[in-house]
Amino acid sequence: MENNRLAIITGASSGIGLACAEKFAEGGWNLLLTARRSDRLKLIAIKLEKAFKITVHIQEMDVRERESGAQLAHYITRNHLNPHLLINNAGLAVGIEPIHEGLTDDWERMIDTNIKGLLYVTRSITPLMTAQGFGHIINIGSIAGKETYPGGNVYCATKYAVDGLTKAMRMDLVPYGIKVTQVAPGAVETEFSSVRFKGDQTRATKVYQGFTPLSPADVADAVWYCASLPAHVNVNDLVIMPTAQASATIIHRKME
Ligand code: NDP
Ligand code: 8X3
Repeated sequence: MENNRLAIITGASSGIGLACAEKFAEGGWNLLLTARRSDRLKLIAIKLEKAFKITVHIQEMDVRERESGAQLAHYITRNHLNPHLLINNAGLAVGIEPIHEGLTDDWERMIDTNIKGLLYVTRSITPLMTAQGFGHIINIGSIAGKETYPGGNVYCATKYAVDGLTKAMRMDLVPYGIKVTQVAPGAVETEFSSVRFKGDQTRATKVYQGFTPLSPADVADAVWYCASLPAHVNVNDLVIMPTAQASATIIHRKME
């Protein structure tokens, strides 16, 4: 049954964001789900409302649009909602070319989504949290924000930015009792690689061959843990990896 707490999840139409929606719905939270593919959000909302007797709001949104955050905040205030948790999850990698062959369109998609999009949403939701005197922001970073790897250049830079912004946001928001957490996963099998390789399923599938990657639900469990701690306890940074992955570049694969 619903517990009157509201989680806002960006990028909830797929992968980690969708798994978080399912996990928090199961825990009785009401949800505000956002993504560009609203057709998917509609189906997810119907399913979760029916299964868990919660309220699921949806907002079609491209986080790259400067007004997206403000529109989201407007929806929240218009509907008299109190955001307890913001999961800044929407993000992507596009391409894996070395720096001297990189495509500037790809770079802009990553910078606009992973950094600027996260900032637009955060800038709009944090005043609601400071005004209400509580809140929690969980940024989905990456192992790519801790270590670089060949061809990772701009994607890694965006996730290093998420790492830095998480620390900076915590400093700015600590006087208001608002928690700020980063969950930084290694390899998770989602649509991520399909997007990175621009629909090339053969290349995407190879990323996860020969080992057991994290599932989106594994990451959602970690996010849930961070959100479930007592008011005086905060996880600053949680790096979660498949057991077979020792670093961004070292994955122990058993090939047949
Ligand atoms: P998916 O591709 O499965 O999901 C990405 C989500 O982001 C989708 O819901 C997509 O929705 C949304 N999204 C992308 N661009 C935009 C945009 N411009 N505006 C709004 N929503 C957008 O990948 P993951 O679940 O793997 O990725 C989620 C996060 O996890 C990302 O930040 C990624 O960097 C991070 N991550 C992923 C890892 C992995 O190995 N998979 C590891 C570490 C971190 P839609 O297309 O409908 O807009
Ligand atoms: C996604 C993980 O290693 O492909 O952030 O960059 S990685």
